[in-house]
Amino acid sequence: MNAASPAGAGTLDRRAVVATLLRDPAELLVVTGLGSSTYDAAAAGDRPLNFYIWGAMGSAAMVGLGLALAQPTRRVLVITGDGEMLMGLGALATIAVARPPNLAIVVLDNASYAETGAQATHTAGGVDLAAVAAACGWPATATARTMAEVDRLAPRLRAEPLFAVVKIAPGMAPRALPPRDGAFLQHRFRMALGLDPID
Ligand SMILES: Cc1ncc(C[n+]2csc(CCOP(=O)(O)OP(=O)(O)O)c2C)c(N)n1
Ligand SMILES: [Mg+2]
Repeated sequence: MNAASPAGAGTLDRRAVVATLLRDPAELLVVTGLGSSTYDAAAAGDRPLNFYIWGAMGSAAMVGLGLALAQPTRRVLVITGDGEMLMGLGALATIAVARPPNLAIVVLDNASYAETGAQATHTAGGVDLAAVAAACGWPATATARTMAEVDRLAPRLRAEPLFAVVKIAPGMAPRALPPRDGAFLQHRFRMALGLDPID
């Protein structure tokens, strides 16, 4: 960690982390939080089964829960930021109680709101999101600080109801913008699921 890095951040390259997590995604349903995690998923390869949440900060985990309950035979992976997760912290309790076996969440924790100018989040102040999830009753939690640990997390995130924090470096990666039209994204996603796009 260099002198400018907030406490609670890490050193991993967010693009390398997400590229690893989304390698050969097959039928994985991917929900991303607003801003940087959406760009990361787009940089790894835009696909119809990615559902980007361009706004609605704090809702990524609950969108993931809804999908996991509605599509119990499919795997759902939520990829979001620490600021976004902190805004919807109650979701960790709701998901732990609902116990969907097919939902995993990974938080890219840079201890800051990178997208809006790197203001410190509460993970910089000592909040441990994996410990919060464990206290809520999530069956498995993990924190990764090295790419070797990310490599080990990747298959688990597609097989277990796992809540994982990955400590990434602060700072922005170059923007990689997927489609932004919400109606288009929703229709594309539903069609990829084999559903009527507008039901
Ligand atoms: C309700 C609401 N508040 C604030 C914002 C502004 N905003 C957009 S992205 C973002 C930061 C997100 O931080 P984090 O989830 O940690 O992602 P990072 O960019 O650090 O990866 C903020 C504050 C917003 N879009 N909506
Ligand atoms: Mg952040």
